[in-house]
Amino acid sequence: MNQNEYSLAELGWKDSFRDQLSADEQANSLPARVIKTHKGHLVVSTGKNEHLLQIAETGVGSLNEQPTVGDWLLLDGESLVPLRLLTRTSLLQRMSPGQEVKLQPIAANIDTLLIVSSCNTEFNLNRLERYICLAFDAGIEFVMVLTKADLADDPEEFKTKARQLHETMPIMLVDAKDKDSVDCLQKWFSKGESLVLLGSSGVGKTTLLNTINETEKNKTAAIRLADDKGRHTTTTRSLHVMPSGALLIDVPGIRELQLHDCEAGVYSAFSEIAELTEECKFTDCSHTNEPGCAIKKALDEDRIDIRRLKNYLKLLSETQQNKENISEKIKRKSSSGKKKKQAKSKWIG
Ligand SMILES: Nc1nc2c(ncn2[C@@H]2O[C@H](COP(=O)(O)OP(=O)(O)O)[C@@H](O)[C@H]2O)c(=O)[nH]1
Ligand SMILES: [Mg+2]
Ligand SMILES: [Zn+2]
Repeated sequence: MNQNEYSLAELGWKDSFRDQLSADEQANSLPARVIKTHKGHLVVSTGKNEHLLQIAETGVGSLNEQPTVGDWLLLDGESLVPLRLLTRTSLLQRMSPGQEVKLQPIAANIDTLLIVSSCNTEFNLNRLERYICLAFDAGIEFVMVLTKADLADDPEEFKTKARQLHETMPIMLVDAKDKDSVDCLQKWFSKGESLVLLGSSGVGKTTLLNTINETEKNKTAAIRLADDKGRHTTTTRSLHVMPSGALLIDVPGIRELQLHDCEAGVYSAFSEIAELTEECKFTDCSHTNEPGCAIKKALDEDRIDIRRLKNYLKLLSETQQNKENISEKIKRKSSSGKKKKQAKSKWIG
């Protein structure tokens, strides 16, 4: 198990979490951070010890919300039974891939999202825009990390393309295997800050994690579990303490990032288009052939990019549709729940 002991602050504990505790809870409960999630169970760390908690269909114990990596739980000081989930400072979530209408939390209490993509055919503007929407919606900082710069003929070309997505976001070209190359990311790795790596499979997320961990090898203090045999595997989500004291979460490659309840994020990520829509003559303008459409005019005058417009409309309708599907499911569940006289609130899904 874990050979290192940490203080709560070293695990990312902040005043905003402590302020949520009553005097009784301060005396009799134990805060613990979710450092690993896997099908069927999750692992929490109190800094001194790690505990394995089973996830039932309804969540963990009596918690009515599904905890995810990065979450803070309050455990009973004696029995270690989870009592409640502390209110999150941020949450990244998506629709579960597959047929079932279900939400999937990705990571919680994150300060910075590292959007990882590669300087090769994996690079896709439409897909990257999804991550930007997610970061805006969660109200967190984001940095674009373009790996495999060492393998590209012209890595700057990828940086120029990515620049179209946001005027001022930091865009870093790196060789994820090279320590000097990834040093440029250190400014986001302050002590106690939580970061998450998101991107498709194979883009170099785990490589980045390992290289950053190598930077000051002797001070390295990754949280490792017995079943990991010291390797960082990404079949699960896991939180690692970096040499700088930052906490880095590695998530298995995301194939499909379907947005849910992310309208505000879409508006912010596409602000140049969202702002124009307010100038359309009709409030319900579909921007196809209505008179007085500000979007159509801007397109004709080459002031907006057709690709971005299409993706904006697609993401907006996707997030609205998914939100509708989820609320219908909740309604169905609560009416069937009433019939069965079940009083307990349940996690969706
Ligand atoms: N040359 C080079 N190879 C890289 C880079 N980043 C990742 N790789 C390689 O790409 C493969 C996939 O990397 P991995 O970290 O497992 O990707 P993940 O699925 O995002 O975690 C591995 O063989 C890495 O060595 C990079 O920046 N340059
Ligand atoms: Mg990986
Ligand atoms: Zn319009």
